[in-house]
Amino acid sequence: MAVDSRSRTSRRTIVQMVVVGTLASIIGVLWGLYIDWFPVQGSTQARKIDDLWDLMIAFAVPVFVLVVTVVLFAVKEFRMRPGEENLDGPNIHGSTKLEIVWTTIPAVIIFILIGYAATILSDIEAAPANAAQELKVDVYGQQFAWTFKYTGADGKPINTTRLYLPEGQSVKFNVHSKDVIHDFWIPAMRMKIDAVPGVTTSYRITPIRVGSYPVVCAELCGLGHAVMRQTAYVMPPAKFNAWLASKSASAAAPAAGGGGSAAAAPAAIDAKAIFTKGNGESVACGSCHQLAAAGTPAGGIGPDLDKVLAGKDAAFIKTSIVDPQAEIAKGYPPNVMPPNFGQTLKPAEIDALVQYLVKSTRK
Ligand code: HEC
Ligand SMILES: [Cu+2]
Repeated sequence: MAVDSRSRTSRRTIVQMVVVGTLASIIGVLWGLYIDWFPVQGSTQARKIDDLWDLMIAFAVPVFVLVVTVVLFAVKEFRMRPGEENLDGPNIHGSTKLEIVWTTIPAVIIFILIGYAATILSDIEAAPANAAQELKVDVYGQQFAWTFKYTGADGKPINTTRLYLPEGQSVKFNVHSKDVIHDFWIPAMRMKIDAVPGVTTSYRITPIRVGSYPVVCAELCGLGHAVMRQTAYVMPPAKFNAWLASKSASAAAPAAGGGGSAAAAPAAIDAKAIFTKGNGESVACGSCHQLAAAGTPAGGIGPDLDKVLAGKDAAFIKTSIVDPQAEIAKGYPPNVMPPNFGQTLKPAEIDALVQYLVKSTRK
C-alpha cells in the first residue's frame, strides 16, 4: 500500500477496530464474571467485596481491550513498507478534542469506581445495629501461630488456637502482634489486616455459612510463615454459645488441679496424632519435624527428631517442647518453634508426647 491510500483505508480500519474491540470486550467481561476467582463467600462482607470486584472487571477489561486493539491496529496499519525507509511520519499537532475526551472518560470511570468502593468500605466496616451483641475476639499473632482470646461467661479470658465463630452474628477482631508484623486473613471472609507490634488493628465480619475455613498469615514473618495456618470454625449460634460456656466451665478446672494432672487422664491420649495433626488447639509438630515413627517427611524447618533426640532423656525433650528457647538446636534458628505448647497442650498430653518421643527415638 502506498502512502496516499491510507486516508481511504482509515475509515474501514476504524470500523474494524470498533467491531473487534467491542466483541473482545464483551467476551472478556463475560469471561471475567464467569471465572470463580475466590473461595466460597463466608461472610456478608465477602458478597459486597465480590460485587466490587465484578464492577472492576466490567470497567477494566474494556480499557485493556481498547489499549491492546489500538496498539495492534497501529502496528498493522502504520508499519513501514518497502520504499518508506527515508520518509518522515506525518506532522501531527495536538488535538484539543481528543485531549478532552481522553481525560474526561477515565476521570468519570475513576469517580464511579471510587464512589462505589467508598460505599462498600463504609458498609463492610459499619457497626451492627445492636452493637452490644457483637462478639469481640482478640487475635494475637506470634511466630508462628495465632492465638484467639474470648471473654467467657464468667468474664475470664479463654485462649485457643482454633477460631470459633457464630453464624449470622457480627464479630469484631482486635488484632495484635507479640513480635513482628503478621497479617490476619481468612480468605473465605475476604477481610484482612496487618497485626502490628504495639498497635491494635481491627475489622469485623458477619459469617453466613457454617463450615471450616483456613486462617492464614498474609505477611512474610519469618521461617515458619508458611506453617502459620489454622482453622476457623463457623457454627450455629446455639452450638457456639455451648462451646463458650463449656470453655468457661472447664477453664477453671485444670487451674484448680494445679497442673499435676498427668496421672488423672492416663489412657486415651494419642501422642502420634498430636504429633502429626495437633490436638485441635496446638500446631502439628510434624509440619516442621521429621520423625520416622510418625511418618512425617524430611525437609521441614525443624531438626530431624530421629537424629537429634537419639539418646536424649525425657526431661530434655519436655523442656524442648514447653520452652523451646531454653536451648536452641545447633544449626537451627531460634524463635521458630512455637513457644505456646505449654498452653495449647494439656500437661498429660505433653507427658504422653514426651514418652512417645523417647520410645520412638530410642536406638
Ligand atoms: C513451626 C515449626 C515447628 C513446630 C510446629 C514444632 N517445632 Fe520443634 N523445633 C523447631 C525448630 C526450628 C527447632 C530448632 C530450634 C530450637 O531448638 O528451638 C525445634 C526444636 C525442637 C526440639 C529440640 C531438638 C534439639 O535437639 O534441641 C524438640 C524436642 C522439638 N522441637 C519437638 C517438637 C514437638 C514435640 C513439637 C510439637 C508439639 C514441635 N517440636 C513443633 C520447629 C518446630
Ligand atoms: Cu505471621
